[in-house]
Amino acid sequence: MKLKVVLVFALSVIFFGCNTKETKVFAESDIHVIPKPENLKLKEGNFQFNQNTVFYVADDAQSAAAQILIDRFKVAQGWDLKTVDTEPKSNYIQFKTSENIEEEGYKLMVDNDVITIESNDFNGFLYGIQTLRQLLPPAIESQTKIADTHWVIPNVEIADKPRFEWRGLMMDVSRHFFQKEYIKKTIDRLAYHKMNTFHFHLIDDQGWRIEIKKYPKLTEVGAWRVDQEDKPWDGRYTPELDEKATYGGFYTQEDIKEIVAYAESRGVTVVPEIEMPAHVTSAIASYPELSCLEKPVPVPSGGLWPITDIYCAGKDSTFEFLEDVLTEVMALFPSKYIHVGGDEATKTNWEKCPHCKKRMKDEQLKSVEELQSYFIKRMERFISSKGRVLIGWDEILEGGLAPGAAVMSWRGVKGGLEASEQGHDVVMTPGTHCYFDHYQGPMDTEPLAWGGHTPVSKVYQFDPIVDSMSEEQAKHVLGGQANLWAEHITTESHSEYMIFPR
Ligand code: TNX
Repeated sequence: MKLKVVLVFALSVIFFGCNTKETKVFAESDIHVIPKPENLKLKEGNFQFNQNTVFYVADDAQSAAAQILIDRFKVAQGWDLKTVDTEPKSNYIQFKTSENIEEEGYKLMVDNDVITIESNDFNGFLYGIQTLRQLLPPAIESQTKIADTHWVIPNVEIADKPRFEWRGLMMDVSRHFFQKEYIKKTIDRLAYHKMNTFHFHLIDDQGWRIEIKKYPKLTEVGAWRVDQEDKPWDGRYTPELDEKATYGGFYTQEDIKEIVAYAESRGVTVVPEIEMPAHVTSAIASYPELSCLEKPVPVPSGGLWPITDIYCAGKDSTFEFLEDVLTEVMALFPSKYIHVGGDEATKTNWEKCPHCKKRMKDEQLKSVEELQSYFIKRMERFISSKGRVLIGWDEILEGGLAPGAAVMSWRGVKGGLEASEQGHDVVMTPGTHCYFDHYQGPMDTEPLAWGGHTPVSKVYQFDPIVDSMSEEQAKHVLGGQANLWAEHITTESHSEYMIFPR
């Protein structure tokens, strides 16, 4: 008798537990898609994934998008979901190319037997998939196999598109170096949140982080500093020139290719930043002849202010060097925009340097600000001759903005207002809302940060369009970006902590 009961129970589990459709009823509060889709309608019913669910795809872009979710099911559930190229009868996700949908936009229709993702490009299909991923139980993100999860999602109709074309995060890998695996992980998380730009701050005083074949010392010397990680950032002494420099690292060109290709498969553009004329002590330490004084300097171990050892703006050899570097950089990064920094140059050496003085005289430049403007304009001519667009921090406005240059506004929104007024494109990244090296909670409970108080609520209030902008100016706003400077960020877990949830 007992055995019979057990048998009946077991059979009913098999029949009703596995074969019947889940009856789960969803409420809007069950839906947590970030960022919130423009339009979302919850309908009756649900779609249930099982090991026979297939992805009906018509081209490589669609199957690449599908693969993101297939990979998740493989890890979290152990299923090998397939893509097919003929239309199945039921239990499938289909992709439809639709020319009416705007760039990076998508429509997602979830019904009982079929899910439809409509878009006109890879990013749109990808974002449809990312939304599905976020509609699924959180277990879909598991790094190990999960038992007993019902992969059920509510029937919905979603129509979504980004408001801005530049949705970025900048990471500083100079002040502290981060491994390529962590960079890829971060890119994954950007794509998960439908962000599409990774601004790679590869150069700064405290480390040169990209291999340049023509100038090997940039990484032999410039990528390494004397290890003073035990001391506070601003309490580190200036190392002797012959002291052993062991702390640092760099990406080989192969690493860079891998990162760029990985980002591309996640709909993310990597924009490299090659700083100039300042924040380049690591380059001057490698090749002192690039500076005005040509005096050997060490790679600083920590804080350096003011930054006076900068590239000489008088010698043509400086520009030859930079053009060589940018040529290798542009071969690695297919991005439309090339960031040249331009921030925080203390130009006292330019005032004394005979080469710079001669340049100012020959070019009829009245101030060192105009000399910086000459510097950036000259680089802009080079970059635009290669079909790319120069972007720089808002200091590139000083002394006159190069024609065709775009501006990243960081010292508040002023630079963005000014540049857009002059008809230039801008990316808004004001320190007040977008600096993730600032505190996100009370200073006495948070890890040491740069200063400033930028909790998630404040970040959430950020709007790249400033109220006082005219309609014309607003059209020049490409979008917004968060910046994670890494003076105080030494580990991946700390870096993650600063990025999320902001
Ligand atoms: C200013 S923002 C900098 C960085 C520092 C940051 C610290 C900008 C263009 N330059 O070099 O890391 O402040 O918040």
